[in-house]
Amino acid sequence: MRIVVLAGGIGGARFLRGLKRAVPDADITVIGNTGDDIHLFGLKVCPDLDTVMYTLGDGINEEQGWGRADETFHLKEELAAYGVGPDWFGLGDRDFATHIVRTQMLGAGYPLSAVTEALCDRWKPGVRLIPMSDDRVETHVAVTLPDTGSAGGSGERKVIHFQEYWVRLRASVPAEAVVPVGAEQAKPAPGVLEAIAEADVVLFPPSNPVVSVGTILAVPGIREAIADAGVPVVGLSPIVGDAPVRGMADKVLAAVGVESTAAAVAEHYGSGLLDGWLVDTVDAAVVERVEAAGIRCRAVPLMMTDLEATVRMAREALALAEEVRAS
Ligand code: FO1
Repeated sequence: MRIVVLAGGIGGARFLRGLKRAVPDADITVIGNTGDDIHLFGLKVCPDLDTVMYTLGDGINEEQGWGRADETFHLKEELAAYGVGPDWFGLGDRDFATHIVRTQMLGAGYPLSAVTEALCDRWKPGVRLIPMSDDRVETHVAVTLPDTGSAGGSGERKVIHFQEYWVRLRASVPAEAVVPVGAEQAKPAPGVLEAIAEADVVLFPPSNPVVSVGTILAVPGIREAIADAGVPVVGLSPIVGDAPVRGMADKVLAAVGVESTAAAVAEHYGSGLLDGWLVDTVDAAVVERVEAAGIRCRAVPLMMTDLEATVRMAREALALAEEVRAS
């Protein structure tokens, strides 16, 4: 079975771990979000690609869900001693090596897709990991910073990098707009459209529908390829009981005018794209509303508390895909 998964960071990576275990023989292609990418200290950092690569390659810091296990921060401390920032983004020594190799290869002319493949040669994630695009796309967030306070703002409307919004400000101010800068001009990376065309099923893991899956879908051609592939497209709600399972998805959903409920996220994707949607059992009451929107819906446990629970979620998603196919 050929499965294509559109993945953000932690939620996508953990779901993939369950999916791999659920269907060990499947051929899984992961289209990774690169809108979270940021240039720091002259280096290209790709948080979502790395989170997938480290998680599936057993190198992730399990507690955090991002960054390397057994990490140290000497380099960051040395940079801080020179007064060189930013100090709000935690890059560890082991992680720095990945960014150095990536930046060196990009500088030598390799596209990000080839660099990612080279990095995966070491980590052996057991999936084919492709960035959504080789072109630069950067998610920016429009905010109004308060006059005083921890955000250190001036009362002005500003557009800041997604990581500054997420990590430095911890989404403490409303996101007024979310813009995937460069997405309109970006082309899908080599292999992306081919993998979608050859897929038996496309899955949206419980990743952020705006800044993760939404950014991937914003690359011209990807949404259309999925809608036209003629195979079941099944998603898992990242919202359980009207709140994000992890992260601050509600803040960016508000920016695009979508309420933070499992049903609203399904409607946001829409029946033109999505055939099936899994909601958590606590949201069983919305099944009817989602089905009325033309999307087949089931309520099952959606908390990735451990690998077994995640494996069950992956199986439910594939079972729903089969139901869609048979209908
Ligand atoms: N998330 C944080 O909350 N704080 C950090 O300092 C941080 C550093 C970081 C470094 C490398 C990396 O690959 C990811 C990192 N993340 C950090 C996670 C990341 O900012 C976001 O969770 C994702 O971009 C959202 O998918």
